[in-house]
Amino acid sequence: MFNHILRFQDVEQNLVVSQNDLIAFEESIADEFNKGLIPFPIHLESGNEGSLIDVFKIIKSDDYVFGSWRLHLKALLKGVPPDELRRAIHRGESMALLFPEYRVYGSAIVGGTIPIALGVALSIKRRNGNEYVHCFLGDMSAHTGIFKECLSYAENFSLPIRFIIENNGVSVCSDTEEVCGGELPTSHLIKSYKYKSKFPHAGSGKRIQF
Ligand SMILES: Cc1ncc(C[n+]2csc(CCOP(=O)(O)OP(=O)(O)O)c2C)c(N)n1
Repeated sequence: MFNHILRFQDVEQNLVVSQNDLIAFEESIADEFNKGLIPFPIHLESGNEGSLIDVFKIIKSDDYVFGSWRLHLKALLKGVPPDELRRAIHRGESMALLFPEYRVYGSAIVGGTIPIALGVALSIKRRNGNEYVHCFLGDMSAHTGIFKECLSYAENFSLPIRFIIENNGVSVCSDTEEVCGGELPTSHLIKSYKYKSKFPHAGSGKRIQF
């Protein structure tokens, strides 16, 4: 389990982004959104900065990061320059960020990137590559069939991928446990952490009329 990852723990990344940097970035985006400077949907992250920094300690620059509509902080931690990320958000891309040159891929579709991440992991294995795939998903997404199928395939074929379930307890406005029931899947390929965000599912919490 995680052998592929553990090999790299001794070359732990020197993260140039601190917890305060992450908080300040999202607050500045919230502020710009509240001022009407970003007339597009945004999905902010908060309360998970420390957990993310921990998760990124073993993510190398040539690794792949896949995720969802909630990707600002992962992009920063993967090395996307803050100005480049800000420009993308201002172009309306917060919901589906793509930075192929930094190997960061998001999608607004629930479960959208999971099979793609799996395919990348399969290709790494087939060519004996050293890269690893890190696929982030929310707690509701972790209850989907597509995730469970991909997890099972990754386990069965020992693919170089791990899934990071970011459990904020909600699916948009619904209580995930109440709606989806049951426990979240567990596996040696899954790392989960809980967090509580000060931001709502989308936007910044203030009603904006464009
Ligand atoms: C295929 C599909 N169905 C429905 C939606 C609407 N939708 C957007 S986010 C979301 C809930 C996701 O919750 P979770 O996976 O816990 O992620 P979080 O937003 O809490 O990070 C839903 C149902 C969607 N984007 N794509």
